Amino acid sequence: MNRTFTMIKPDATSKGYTGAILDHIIKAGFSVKAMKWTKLTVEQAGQFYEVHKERPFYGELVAFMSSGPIVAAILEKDNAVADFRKLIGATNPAQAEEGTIRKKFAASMGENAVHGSDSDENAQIEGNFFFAATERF
Ligand code: FUP
Repeated sequence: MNRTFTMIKPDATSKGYTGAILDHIIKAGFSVKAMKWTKLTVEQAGQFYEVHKERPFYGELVAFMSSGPIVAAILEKDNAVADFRKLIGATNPAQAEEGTIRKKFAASMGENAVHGSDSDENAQIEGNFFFAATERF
C-alpha cells in the first residue's frame, strides 16, 4: 500500500463540491488515513507552494489557496500517487479526461478543485505539513 496527499481547494469547497469529490475518491478505492477541514494562512500557502516561488503564477496561487477553507487528507491505495493523479486529471481542466475530478469540478488552471502529490517523497512532505502522527488512523 502507498500513500498520497490531497487538498480539496477553496473553489471546490465554496461551490459545495466537497462531498461529491470525496465520494469519487472513496469509490475509486482510496481509503482515508487522515483528514481535516481547515484554512491556510497566506504564509502557510506560500510555504506549501514554495517550489513554485519563481513562477509567474505564484502570487495568485498563494492568494487563491488562502482565500477559503480546504480539506486536507492523506489517502492510501496501491500505486496511490499515480492512480490519484489519473483520477484527478490534467492540471488544466480543459485538458482533463472525461470522468476525472478536474473535468467535472474544476473551473480553470488556477482554480482546479483538487491537489494531488506528484511523488511518494512529496506525498510524505505534504502529509507532514498538515498532520501529526496522532492524527493518522
Ligand atoms: P498539479 O501538480 O497538477 O497540481 O500542478 P502543478 O504542481 O504544476 O501546479 C500547482 C498549482 O499551480 C496548480 F494546481 C495550479 C497552479 N498553476 C497555475 O495557476 N498556472 C500554471 O500555469 C500552472 C500551475
